[in-house]
Amino acid sequence: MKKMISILLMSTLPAFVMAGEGHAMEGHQHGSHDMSAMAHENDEADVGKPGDPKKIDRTIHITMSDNMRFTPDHIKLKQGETIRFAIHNAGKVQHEMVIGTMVELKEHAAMMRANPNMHHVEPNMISLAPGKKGDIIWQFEKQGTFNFACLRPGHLEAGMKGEIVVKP
Ligand SMILES: [Cu+2]
Repeated sequence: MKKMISILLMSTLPAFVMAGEGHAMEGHQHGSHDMSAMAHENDEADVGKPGDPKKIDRTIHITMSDNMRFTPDHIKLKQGETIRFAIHNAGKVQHEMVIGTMVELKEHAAMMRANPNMHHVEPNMISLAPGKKGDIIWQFEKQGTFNFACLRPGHLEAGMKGEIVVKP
């Protein structure tokens, strides 16, 4: 009987190790910035660009939760608007918000799965520890439908995503 318990414990161990690493990486975000910049040369231009903090048109509050949802998850904007997304991680695990096209976000999520230790910081994203708050300031230059998602392993797949519709 004792043997069986220790085998069970062994099999759950990798999950704990991975969860621990996620938190440990937090302090090293800047170190891997250069690497991620190289990996992102696709059409992010359509989504927009980092906004000027002095020219914010409005603030939109977004809450992230452990039921793998953003609230709100549908946002309507006017072309050209600079938005301050004031984001709050109300959960008990790390969450991210990354703005992009759905194609881009899915590629990015696959990359995160392949390199679980990779961590990066870019203006179109934020990674927040449980209970933390932070901002993304972004200007939407083109009309269209864009997305945001949490790229922590498994979160996008569990439905942690949202839609941004930009109209003229
Ligand atoms: Cu998440």
